[in-house]
Amino acid sequence: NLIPVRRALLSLSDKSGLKELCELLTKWDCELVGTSSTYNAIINLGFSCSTIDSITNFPEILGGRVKTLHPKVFGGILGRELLDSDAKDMKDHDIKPFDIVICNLYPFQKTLAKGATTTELVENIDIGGVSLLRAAAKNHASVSVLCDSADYEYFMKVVSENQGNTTLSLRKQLAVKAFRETASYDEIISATLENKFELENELSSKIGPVRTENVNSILTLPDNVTLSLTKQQSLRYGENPHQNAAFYRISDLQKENKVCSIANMKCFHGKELSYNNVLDIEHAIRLATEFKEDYAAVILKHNTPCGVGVSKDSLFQAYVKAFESDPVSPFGGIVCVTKNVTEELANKLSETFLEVVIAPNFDSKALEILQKKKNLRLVTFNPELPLANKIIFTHVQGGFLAQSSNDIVLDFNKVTFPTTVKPSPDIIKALTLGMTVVKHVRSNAIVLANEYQSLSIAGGFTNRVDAVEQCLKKIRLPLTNAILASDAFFPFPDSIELINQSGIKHIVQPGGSVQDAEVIKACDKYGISMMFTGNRHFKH
Ligand code: 93A
Repeated sequence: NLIPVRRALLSLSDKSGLKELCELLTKWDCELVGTSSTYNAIINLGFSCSTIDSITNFPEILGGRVKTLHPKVFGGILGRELLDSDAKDMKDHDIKPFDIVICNLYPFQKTLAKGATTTELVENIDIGGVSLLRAAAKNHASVSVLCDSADYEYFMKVVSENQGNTTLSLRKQLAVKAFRETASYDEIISATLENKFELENELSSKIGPVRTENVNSILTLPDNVTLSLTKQQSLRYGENPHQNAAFYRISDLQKENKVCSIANMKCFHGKELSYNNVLDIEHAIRLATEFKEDYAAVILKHNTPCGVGVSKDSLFQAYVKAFESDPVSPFGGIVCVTKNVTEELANKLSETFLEVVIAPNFDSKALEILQKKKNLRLVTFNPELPLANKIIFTHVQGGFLAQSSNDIVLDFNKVTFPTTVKPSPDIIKALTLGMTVVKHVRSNAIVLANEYQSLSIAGGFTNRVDAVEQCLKKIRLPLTNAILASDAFFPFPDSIELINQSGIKHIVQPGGSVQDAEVIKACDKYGISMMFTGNRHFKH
């Protein structure tokens, strides 16, 4: 299983980490062989190194298009020393084995991001490097392959722990990574060229579709956004038990770890996350992360908020506020909070049957309390990170729709106050909270709120006046300083009549209806203040 590091082939476009790697390799008397600029870099760092030409007795030709494509190189990587016939071939042709291939590919994606021409892109399609990686990965029984400087440290650690040897387990891990690397490299190239050549129709009609046994693929979207798609895990079942489901990670290749993503979240206690749990978590984090400064708690059921609370003082208070407006719906729901769960909050949470609690972290006492519930899923997430998806997909028959994410609640530069009565600063806080919540409720949506909490939430209605009526019917708390938020404009003044009867004196809505003047007139008649935001928040 242990293979000593005797001879390494280095061919690197990205030379980061090279010094440390050479230090380690030469410490174990490993001979270094490099392609042209890699050779120069190694010599400049003060290590000895042979050129690839001295192995092949052949110069690099065609401006570097043929550097390593030679039997003396590939024979040295692919030869199985333990197989007599291979050993004979190697002896007959004077081929020395390589134990390590260290290679990273021509930067096709970076060149693409720079907006390069097709000619420049084509020149950045690596051929020899991909072959080096594949050859070394194929022969992982004896050869190690490093395709990413991020893995050097781990490689060096294992080699040091094994007195200058690589282990079979290390070589297997590196081989899998190398195959992933070449697969995604080729995906980017094919997707980019497909785009460039505008061949979509001809490709599908004349050449036939690519077989899609490999789930990993790359999506190149408008604005040159490149996303990779990887199957992360199968889920027990889909929305209902007779449906199959899995989670696919869509990642922007550059910034996977610096974003708030379902893929980065840990469910460390309770049953495995289900399809519906993931959907609820998705909607919960979208809503909870809107509240940047305060302690915030949101409770959701079936992707719909049923209580939202914020507090300047404590998370416990925020949760109580979220819960008290509707203590019935949270049964079987999900709670998401923006600060660590305390003992006090854990006690309160455990009074209700919940499916999931999601928080940045849990105090140790809180954990003791919540972990008593065997099935309750506990999940951590980082609300400080920006949400991963800048583009939101909706599946339709035969394809999907893509749109940029809805990142605005309201923009005070666009806000106007068209009624005679104007809201006070405290009321504006309530209007903002109401608009934040209503943005996350299925249209047509109406939310009643005060400065600290939602008071009633109604969504999924096909006309606005029904939404208002239902929202007013569901009130359980007094309506002191209550406001009403609407996700889109009021098409008629009829809703204002209902709102007036309830005693609510403040409204926030986008405005923009042909009937705005009538709606304003109705508000003025009842002494109601109204804020226009100019931003509609339909959610389908
Ligand atoms: O044009 S290539 O596909 N032809 C080759 O034979 C070849 N072998 C290695 N490019 C080739 N490489 C690539 O050259 C490596 O993948 C690496 O990215 C780069 C390193 O070359 P140098 O050391 O000359 O900068």
